[in-house]
Amino acid sequence: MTELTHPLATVPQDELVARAEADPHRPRFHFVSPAGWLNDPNGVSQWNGTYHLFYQYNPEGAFHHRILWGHATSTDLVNWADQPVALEPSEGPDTDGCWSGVLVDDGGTPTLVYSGRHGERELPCVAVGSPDLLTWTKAPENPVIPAPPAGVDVTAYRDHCVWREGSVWRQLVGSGIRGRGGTAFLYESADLRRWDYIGPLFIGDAASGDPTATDWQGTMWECVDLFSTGEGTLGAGPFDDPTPGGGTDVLVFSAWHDGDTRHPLYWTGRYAGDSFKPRELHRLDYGGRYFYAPQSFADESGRRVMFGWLQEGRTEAAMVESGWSGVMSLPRVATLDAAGELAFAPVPELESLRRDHVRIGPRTVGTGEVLAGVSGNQLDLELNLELEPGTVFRLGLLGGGDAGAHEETVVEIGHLTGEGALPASYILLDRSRSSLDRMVDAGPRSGALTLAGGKLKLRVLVDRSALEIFANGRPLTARAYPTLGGERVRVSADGNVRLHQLDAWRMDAIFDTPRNLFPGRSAAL
Ligand code: DQQ
Repeated sequence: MTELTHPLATVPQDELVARAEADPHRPRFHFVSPAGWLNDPNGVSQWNGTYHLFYQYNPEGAFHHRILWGHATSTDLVNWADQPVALEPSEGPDTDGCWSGVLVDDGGTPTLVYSGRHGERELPCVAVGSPDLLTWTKAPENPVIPAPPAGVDVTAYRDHCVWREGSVWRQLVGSGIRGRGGTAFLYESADLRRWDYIGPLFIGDAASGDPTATDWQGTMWECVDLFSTGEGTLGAGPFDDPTPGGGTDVLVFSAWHDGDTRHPLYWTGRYAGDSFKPRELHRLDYGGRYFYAPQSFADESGRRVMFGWLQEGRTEAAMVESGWSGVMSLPRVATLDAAGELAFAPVPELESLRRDHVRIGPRTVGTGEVLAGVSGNQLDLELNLELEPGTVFRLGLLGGGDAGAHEETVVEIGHLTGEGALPASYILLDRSRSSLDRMVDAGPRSGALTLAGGKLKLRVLVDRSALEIFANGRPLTARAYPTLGGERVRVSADGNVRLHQLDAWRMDAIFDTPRNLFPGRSAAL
């Protein structure tokens, strides 16, 4: 048995997988680590046709400590094969953890740029991969940037976005300038090893807005991700690119403050030369911290595919006891919509997991009805609705129990006048009755929708405790932990709501054999 070292390592390592597998809250068609702790997606990419998903991993237990890079591969973005751990801390600049980073193609050589943690600080490091991306060798030059920019008082400094621009590499490192706001420092290199500092790409304003607001910019930007929404390559055009959609670049970041992982946001704007001219700030996901530290890549078909980390909503003790923590989101495709904002949809490949199709509609939604033939805790639902002004539609999920003690997680869509705390057209996830367990997070999540003509396309993916909802392309990701094992699905409406069509499927599981905490090593080790 492995020696227990961390105070939270109370579950022996050789019991973690069995504990995790036995937990009814553990998702079955989302990627999760074999057991232990998972956080950010890293190095998301497609290499010679194969998709690679690396992730922040602690196989010691379900807590964040001395992070490794786990690794999984897929040919369809749906089914994942565990691969050996890619990076683990070693003596030197990453002795206390291999924190988040990216994968780039250095003239045919797979190369990781990541944050090596030593003591309380992180610095950029590089590792070079074998042609199959399974064995990684750390660069002798590490750390490749020896310190944050001189003379700048940074709140933190880590995470990377690296791209090829003409004949050079460019890199952003997420950071924050104390007293001002979050930022991303821009660097340039010919070889990924020697980096010249250029300056802050753009500095946010932590003093603007309410620090408790869902779009507060934070004092540090984690996991910055800069990409172009147009056809062209990043940085190739002028500030005023006249091609439709070609002039919009996006800077995604996860707003952080003083150890608190707040929420992912993005600026639309234009990157050219050495700076980014912002246009608008938007929330990336209405679930806030439940879709954190996202990272994206352009796949070989040109799609912008994004993954995020679904944090847990239960206590540290509950996570540790369950043997696992953290869910990787389903891969979602980002496009720029007519409003100049990002719209998201799960990749269509996920449809291969659909089973037992049920179709309902067209009809009017009543005041409350359990849907016969539609139930489950692994579901994919597609609804096509039309709401008259002044109406509310509700979809109850994971419903169980009776009048005495019951649970239900409710997705509410309102098409109202905008009086009160919510916008006129909104999505609200009501978790107040999601769980009889009073220790889990039950707070609401909400955001604005555009319901032109009252029309709504709603997609809801339920995977045990993981919920991913897309309402006219706006995502709301969250967690729920029902205790009664309920699987009821219910619809109701206040006012005239037309259900043109509802399609429902049960979703198959993607892992059917026990996983190995250290893939590629014999289970006995
Ligand atoms: N998680 C990583 C950091 C990153 C943070 C460490 C975001 O690199 O800033 O596990 O969740």
